[in-house]
Amino acid sequence: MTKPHLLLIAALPPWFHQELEQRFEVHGPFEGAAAEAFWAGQGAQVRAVVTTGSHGVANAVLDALPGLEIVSAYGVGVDQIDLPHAKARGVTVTNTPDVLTDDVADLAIALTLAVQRRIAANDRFVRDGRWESGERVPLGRKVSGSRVGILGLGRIGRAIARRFEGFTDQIRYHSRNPVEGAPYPYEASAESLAAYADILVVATSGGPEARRLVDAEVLAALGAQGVLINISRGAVVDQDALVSALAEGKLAGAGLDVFEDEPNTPHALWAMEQVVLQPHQGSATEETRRAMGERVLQNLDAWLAGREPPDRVV
Ligand code: 8YV
Repeated sequence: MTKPHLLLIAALPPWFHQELEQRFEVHGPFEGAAAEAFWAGQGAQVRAVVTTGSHGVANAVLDALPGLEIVSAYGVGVDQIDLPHAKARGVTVTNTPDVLTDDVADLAIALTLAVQRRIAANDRFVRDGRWESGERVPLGRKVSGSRVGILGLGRIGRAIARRFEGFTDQIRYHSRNPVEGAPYPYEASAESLAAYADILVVATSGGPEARRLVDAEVLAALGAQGVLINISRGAVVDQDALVSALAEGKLAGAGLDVFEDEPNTPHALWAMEQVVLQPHQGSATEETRRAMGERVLQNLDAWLAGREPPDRVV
């Protein structure tokens, strides 16, 4: 029996690639002219696409694949896929919720501790021989007892809040609507949450509605003693305003796992001691990446068997 054709948008782990090859004729990933040549030559055969949360699929790709039936994202975020467009095209979209929640929440805590306790900066301090040479070590800031603001109380936001309960009883949140039964006080806007918080954690999902939700005003409300943690999507924060606030000392620090134009990061941040940078590692553990891959396969297998994919978004 001939296998259905599948296009990969980004490189994925070898074990996962092998699993895909058992089920599909796998193509890609392709870049630039090679992608266009593939669409023109074999695009019409493609019935499935696999991508990551951060890569998504451009509309140009969706439109170049007239026989496309399913896009399965290896990630929870589907903000890089035009969902109304996919829906209009009759394309099913699936993601991998739940399995990465703990890891992303763990990283939010790690970034908070890394910024406030100067873990990355002090690691450099030791390696650079500055401790050995008798230089004074700058002090960090206390995390326990801090006021924490969670922006977006979805699955990941709640997991972050629960972890912060081990540090403080001062936790508030803001989301589009108050979350029924949430054990934390609701703030009516991102700005009022920022004004409350010492540490503002961005945990909302991305997409057009959340674009630049954290703007210059929100950063000003967070203030010169405030710290921003972002494990969500770079576009939720006005990156230029963030860089300026940090450079001018209007914000105390930041822990960032996500950026507007990954893998590019503003070089101005590289020299800032008060900033901890990660290359989009929220879900990046052996265990979770395997679970994400398995979840993608479950969705594809259900679709192949004519069953309802368990994680349908569209
Ligand atoms: C990625 C993510 O999918 O889940 C998401 O939305 O952003 C990440 O887990 C990661 O880029 C996988 O490569």
